[in-house]
Amino acid sequence: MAKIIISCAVTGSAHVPSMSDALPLTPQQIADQSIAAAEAGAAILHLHARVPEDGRPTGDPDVYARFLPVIRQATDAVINITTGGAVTMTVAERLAAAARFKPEIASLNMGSINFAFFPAAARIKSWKHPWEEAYVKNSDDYIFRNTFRDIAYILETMADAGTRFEHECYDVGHLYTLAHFLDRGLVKPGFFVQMVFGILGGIGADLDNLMFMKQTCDRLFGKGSYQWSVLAAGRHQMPFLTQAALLGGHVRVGLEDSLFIERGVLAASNAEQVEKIRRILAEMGHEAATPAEAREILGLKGGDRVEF
Ligand code: KMH
Ligand code: ZN
Repeated sequence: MAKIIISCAVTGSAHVPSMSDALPLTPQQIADQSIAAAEAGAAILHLHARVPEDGRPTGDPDVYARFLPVIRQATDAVINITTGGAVTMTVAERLAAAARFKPEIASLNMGSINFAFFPAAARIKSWKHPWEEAYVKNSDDYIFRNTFRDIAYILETMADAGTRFEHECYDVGHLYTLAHFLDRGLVKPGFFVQMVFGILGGIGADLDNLMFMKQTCDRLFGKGSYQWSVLAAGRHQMPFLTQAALLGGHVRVGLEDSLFIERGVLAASNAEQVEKIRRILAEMGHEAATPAEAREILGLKGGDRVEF
């Protein structure tokens, strides 16, 4: 059976400290949870950074610099640095870390969406930090901006970095945008699609949509000519990833995407989610890909060719 790449998105920017004590915030917490996730079977670590003092999302490369080398020295996992950052950042702020550190993988968001998480505010009884409440409640007015010019800017800025992309697609139209950049020659064949389900503002986590996104990829790119993975927000995470694996896809877990380990139960860590999906895959006769196998499958440049 083909190996399945488990990615783990360790902290993200949509969840805030008051939502879960398990969410890693400081460089040490991000490093510790990343290393534990890799030891649990994650071959790729998708990383954001946060201001250590209060957990606010940041694109500051100097904060990434406090955990990237620590993770790299402790694991062979593939480091995937976000260019999504937070919806409240400029595209230049979002790109700064990936541009400086030239990781093996960086995320690349293939279209704009409303990216909302304000309903979560009603479930928070007390806010740990002053910035959180407005950040969450104002998301009813956030546009996660990824214009064609923004996407081209990121691709052109990273053109000589040897970095490949986790093309995050939140809706079917984003797949046509990916096809556009493939036709333009800015995206190379053999790319890695990350289908994102269940974000409020993006395509919903209905299995018909998973089938539709997969069929659209096959139609646009040719069956077997690309690698694909699935992430699903919140309660949809594990059922959706199970279905994706059955269809031959790779999977992404992590507290960036869901704070839960099962309905109504907060995950104690990223590693707990990695262990759970790994058990599910094993029951289906699948093995998790090692970092070396993930590099082979995705055509990556190697962990020694990064700049951190
Ligand atoms: N946190 C959202 C802005 C990415 O990493 O590239 C979506 C995001 C995408 O995190
Ligand atoms: Zn992310």
